[in-house]
Amino acid sequence: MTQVNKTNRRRFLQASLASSAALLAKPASAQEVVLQPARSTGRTIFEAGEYGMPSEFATGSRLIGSANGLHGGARTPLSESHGIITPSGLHFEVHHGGVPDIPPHEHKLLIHGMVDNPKIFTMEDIMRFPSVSRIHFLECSGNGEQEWSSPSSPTTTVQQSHGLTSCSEWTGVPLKMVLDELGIKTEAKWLLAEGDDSSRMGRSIPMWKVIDDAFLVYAQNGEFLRPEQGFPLRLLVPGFEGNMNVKWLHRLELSDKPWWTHQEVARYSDPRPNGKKVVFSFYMDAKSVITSPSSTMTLNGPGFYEITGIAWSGRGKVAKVDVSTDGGATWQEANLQTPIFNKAHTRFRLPWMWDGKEATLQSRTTDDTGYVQPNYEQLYALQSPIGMMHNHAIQSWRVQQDGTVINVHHV
Ligand SMILES: Nc1nc2c(c(=O)[nH]1)N[C@H]1C(S)=C(S)[C@@H](COP(=O)(O)O)O[C@H]1N2
Ligand SMILES: [Mo]
Repeated sequence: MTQVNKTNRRRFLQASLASSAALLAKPASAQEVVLQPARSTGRTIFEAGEYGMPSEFATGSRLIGSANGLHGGARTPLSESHGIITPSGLHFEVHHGGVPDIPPHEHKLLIHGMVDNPKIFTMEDIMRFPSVSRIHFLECSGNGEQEWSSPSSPTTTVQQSHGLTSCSEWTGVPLKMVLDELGIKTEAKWLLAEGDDSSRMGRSIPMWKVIDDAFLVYAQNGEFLRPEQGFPLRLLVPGFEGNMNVKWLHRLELSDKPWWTHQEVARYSDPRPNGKKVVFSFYMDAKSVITSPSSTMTLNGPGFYEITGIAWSGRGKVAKVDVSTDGGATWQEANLQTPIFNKAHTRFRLPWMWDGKEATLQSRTTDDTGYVQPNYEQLYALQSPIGMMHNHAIQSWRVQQDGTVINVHHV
C-alpha cells in the first residue's frame, strides 16, 4: 500500500509540476479528447463503502515515525495539502502514551477545585450547551526541532521539517460558559487540564485564556473527533502550543497557582542564553513555510510556477506574507486566501516565472500584532543554547539549475 502510494505520489508530483510545460504546449485536438468511446460502467455505490475513501491515485499520506524523539508522531503531508483545511485522516498526531479507545457513553469530565459547585459531566451534558465552530491551527511546539538543533539534510522534506501543524474546523462548547454554570471563585487563576490516557497528561492553563477563547471540543471537520485527536473530548486553547490542547479530557481543576507538571517544566520549556529556562511560553509565534516548490520536488524546465505555502500565528491573524526567490535579498508580497481566520493556517500564493537559474525560496510572515517571523540568526540570538521548542524561523529551499529542489535550511 505504502509502496504503491509512494510511486503514485511521485508520478502525480511529476505530472503536476510538468503542468507548466503543458500550459504552454499546443492543446490536443478536440477529436482526440472528446471523441473517445465512453468509459464502461463504473464502480457501484456498494463498492464505495459506508465511509468514503480518497481516490487510489490521490496523493498525500502521513509520515509515521518519531525522528525527533517524540512518542507516537505522525506528520501532515504539507506539500500535498491544498487550501487551509487538513482532512481529519491527515491531521498530525503526537501522543505520549498511545491512543485510548474511549466509549463516549462512559466518558466523564470532572470540574472541581475553586468553583462554587463542582460537577461531573457526561458527554450528553456537555453537548447540551450551545456550541460554536471555529477554524484553528494546532501545532506541536516541537515542530521543526530537528531543523533547529542539527543542520538538515538536503532531502529533508517540508513534511519532515514542518509536518507537526494542521488546521481544522473544531466544534465544541466555550469553556467559560460551562464554568460560569458552576461559579468560578475569584481566587482561581489557573486551570489544570488532564487527559484520560495512560500518560495522564496535564497542563496548567491561565484563567485569562480560559475566559478568552478556550473550548471543549467534540467534533472536527464536520464529524466527531478522531480517536487520535482526543475522542470523545479535548480541550482547545487556540494559538497555544499543541501540548496544552489536552486530549481525552477528563478532569479540570481550578486553582490559584499553576501545577508545574513534568510537561511544563521539563519537556515543553525554552532555554535562554543566560542559562535560565522559560516556562509557560504559551504562544505559537508567527510562522510560514513554502510547501511547493519544496525539497525533493523537481521543476520541469523554466517557465510558470505558483509558489504556495501556509502561514499562521498563535497571536492572531496573518497580516501578510512576503516571498523571496533570491535568498532574502528582495521580497514580494504574496496573495492571501480569504477569508483569513484568527489563529488559523492561511494559504498564500505567488505567481513565479522561473528563469532556469539557481533560486533560493523563502517566505516570511507578519501577523496582525506586527510581529515579523525571524530568520535563524535572529532566533539563535534569542534562544540558545539551541532549544528544542518553538522553532519558527524562515525556511529556505533551493531550486537548482537542473530543477531539483533541496533543503538548505537557512542561508
Ligand atoms: N491527553 C493527552 N493530550 C495530549 C497529548 C498526549 O499525549 N496526551 N499530546 C499533546 C501534544 S504534545 C500535542 S502536540 C497535541 C497533538 O494533538 P494531535 O495529536 O491531535 O495533533 O496534543 C497534546 N495533547
Ligand atoms: Mo507536542
